[in-house]
Amino acid sequence: ALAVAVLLAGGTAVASVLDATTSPADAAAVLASTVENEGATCAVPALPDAGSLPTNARLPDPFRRLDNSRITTTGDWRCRREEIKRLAEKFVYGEKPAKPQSVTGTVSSSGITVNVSHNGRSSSFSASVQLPSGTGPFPAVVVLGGFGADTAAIRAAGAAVISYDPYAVGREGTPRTNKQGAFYSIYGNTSPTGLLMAWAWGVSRIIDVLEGNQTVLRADATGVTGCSRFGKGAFVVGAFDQRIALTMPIESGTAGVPILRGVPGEGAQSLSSAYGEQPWFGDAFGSFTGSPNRLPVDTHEMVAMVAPRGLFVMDNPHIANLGPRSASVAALGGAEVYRALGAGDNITYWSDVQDGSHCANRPEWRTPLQQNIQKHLLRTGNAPGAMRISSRAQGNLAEWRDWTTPSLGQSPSNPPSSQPPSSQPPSSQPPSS
Ligand code: MCU
Repeated sequence: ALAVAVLLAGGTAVASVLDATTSPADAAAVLASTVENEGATCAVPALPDAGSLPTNARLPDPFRRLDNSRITTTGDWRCRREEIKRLAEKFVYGEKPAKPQSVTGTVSSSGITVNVSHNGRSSSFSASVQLPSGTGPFPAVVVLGGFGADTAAIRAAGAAVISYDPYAVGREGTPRTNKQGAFYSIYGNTSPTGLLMAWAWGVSRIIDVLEGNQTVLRADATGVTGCSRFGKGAFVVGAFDQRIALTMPIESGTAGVPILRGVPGEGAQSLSSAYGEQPWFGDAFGSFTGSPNRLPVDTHEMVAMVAPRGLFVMDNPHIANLGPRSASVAALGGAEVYRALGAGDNITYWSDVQDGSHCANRPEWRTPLQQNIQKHLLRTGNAPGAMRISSRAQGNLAEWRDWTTPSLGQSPSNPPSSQPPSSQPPSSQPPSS
């Protein structure tokens, strides 16, 4: 259905987020937003300066606002999320500019073109499309990079694949002072925004084009995935565009899902190694690589930024360099926000896999992948989320938090919200060790 409306706690339809015709069978799935960022109009207090940040060895409380109060209703999440977004931009990834002055393009059954111009500068890039069988318009999964994602399973589930080359938008192998690609052609080659956010900006511009051409592909049912460095990218894409209905990072490693504070002794790629390897992080992150405890955000809150939308984190417990324990802590921490929003069934973390090869095609993920596509993109399924954490690489959230998870009231005090009507009991608490 194209007609959409968000039902706030009182049941009043006020905005275009939830499908008004939601059937009981898919009531737990949440339609993505129709806007990239629902918090864009929130009044956010001044962010802290990098020089005056307190040290906090534990994960910051995702429910505590910059003014030190805690949120009390689900409606409060929209603007608390905006605070997290701005902190993450300022200290971790660099800013994601809002939609440029002009975004045009084409969509066909074989490809998408994107033309962008802003303040007199322009750039363009394209992506290829592979349709599933059947009759469209189809939901689509944007696949970053050419490896690791099970594109056959995605298409067999009924979604199209959009093959997106992140390097067209933000190249690797450049110094931070001379960044290249379609993003930097617009915003300048010394933009402090890192590659992951540039890649995310590119996917957002693809969705802008889809919104104007919905005969082949739907614009309201977009997923994103990718493995390794492109898992880092997929995670940032989904966190920073609320039009993404399903976010599926694979084996993302440092700068992806794992908590930046890092489980001590795990053997994950260090922050300084990742910062220096490629300009994935924003330039401002350079002053935190040796002191992540000063960061006022961590990646459990990027997980939370995806809430209540679909999130399926795939991880490899056999490679310590990927930080799978640290990733499980991020997922468990972020799952607390999902739970508080009544959307605990929309997050899955899965590292219970046999094959130790990086970015292998894994039989264990095929079923949950297709279930997630059915639930969040096709809206024909309602499989609950799961925390399938390998016993080889389990993090313990209890060691990482000094905050509790509130019972949020269902007050529509702060619309618009992307909260679903509370039609399901929250899922049980995920295991914490
Ligand atoms: C896990 O992602 C990265 C990793 O951070 C890098 O250190 C390594 O060089 O490349 C990995 C990757 O993208 O592999 C394809």
